Amino acid sequence: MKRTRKAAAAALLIAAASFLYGCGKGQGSTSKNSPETSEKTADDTALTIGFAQVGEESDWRRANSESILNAFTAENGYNLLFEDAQNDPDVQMASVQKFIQEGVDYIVLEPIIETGWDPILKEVKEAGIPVIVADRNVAVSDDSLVTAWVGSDWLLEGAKACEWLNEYCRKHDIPPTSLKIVNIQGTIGSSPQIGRDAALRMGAGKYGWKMLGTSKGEFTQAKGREAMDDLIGRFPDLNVVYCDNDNEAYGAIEALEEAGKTIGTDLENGEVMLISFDAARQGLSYVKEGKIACDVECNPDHGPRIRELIGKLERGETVEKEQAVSEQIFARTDEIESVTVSDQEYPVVPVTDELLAERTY
Ligand code: GZL
Repeated sequence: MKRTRKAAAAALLIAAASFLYGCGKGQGSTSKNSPETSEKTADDTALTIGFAQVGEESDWRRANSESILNAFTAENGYNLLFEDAQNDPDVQMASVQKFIQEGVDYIVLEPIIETGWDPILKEVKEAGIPVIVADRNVAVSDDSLVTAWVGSDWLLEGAKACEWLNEYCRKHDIPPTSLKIVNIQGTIGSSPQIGRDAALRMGAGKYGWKMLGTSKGEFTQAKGREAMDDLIGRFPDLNVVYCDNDNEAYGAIEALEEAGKTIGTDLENGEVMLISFDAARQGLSYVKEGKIACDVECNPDHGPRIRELIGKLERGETVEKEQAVSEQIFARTDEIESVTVSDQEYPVVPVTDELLAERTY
C-alpha cells in the first residue's frame, strides 16, 4: 500500500472516530497548478507526486511543465503537487523539504543546478521516498540517492552543433580561424550549460576557431539580449553567436539588429551567424527565416517518460538508472544532410512550413 494511502486510511479512521465524538473534518492534500484537484480534496487512492520545477524561463520550460501537468492528472490517478522555484535553487530545495513533510509517494526533481543536493536527497532517502530526476541532472556523492534520471545528452547536442558549423565552413571555404565566436551561457552550473559549452570548447580546440568570450544569458530572452549587447561592446568583430537556448537567441537577434548587424551565414561579408538549442517553434521559425543557422533539439516532453518510470516502479519492475532521449538537429536547408558524432550519423532536418505546423511546442 502506498504511503499516502496508509496516511489517508489512518486519517479516515481518525476522522470517523472524531465524527462519532461530534467533531472531525478530513483534510486531503490539494495541489497547486493542477486544476483537476485544486477545487476538491485529492482522491486518497491517488499517487501523490511532488514535482519541483525550475521556473518559467523559456519556451522549453513552459512546454516541459505542460507535459508534466498533462501526464499527472487526477483522471490518470495522480495528485500532483507542483512547485515552481522561479530559478532559485534554495526555493527548490525548500520545496523538496516540504514534499518530505507531506509524505508524498514520489519526488520528481528538475534541478536548476547540479550541485548542493546531497543533504536534502539524503533526507528524502531516509524518508523512503523515491526520487526521479528529470531534464537537468544532479551531481551527488551517492547515486543511490536518485532512483532514475531521464533527460538529454547536452554534450552530444553541443557536438552536433559544432559538427554542423565545421561542415558549413568546409562547404563554403570559410577558414576555421576566421570564426570569432561568442557564447551566451545558460544558467551557470546547470547540466545544459555545462554540456553545451564544453562541446563548444572542444569544437574550437579541434577545428581552430577563435573563442572571444562569454556572457550570462540565464536561458531567458531578456538576459540574452543584455548578454548580446555586452558582447557586441566587447567584441565588435564577432561573427558567430553560440546561444545556449532559443530564448537567448531571440534576445540576441533583437540586440544584433538594434546594433545594425546583419544576421545570416555570409560571414565573409560581415554577417553574424547564430547557433541555438531547444528547437522551440519560434526558434525553428527563425531558422526558416535565416536568423538562426542551426537549432539543435532538446526535447521537453518528459511527462510521459516520468509517468512510465513511476508505473514500472509501482509494479515492482526494474527501471533504467539513466535514460537520455534521442533528439534531432535542424537547419534552413538540407545543404548539410547530416552530421557525425562519435561515428553516429544524425540527419539534419530542413525547416519547412509543414514541419512548423506539426511541432507540438
Ligand atoms: C535543457 C533545459 C534547458 C533548456 C532551456 O534540458 O534544462 O532549460 O535548454 C531551459 O530552454 O531553460
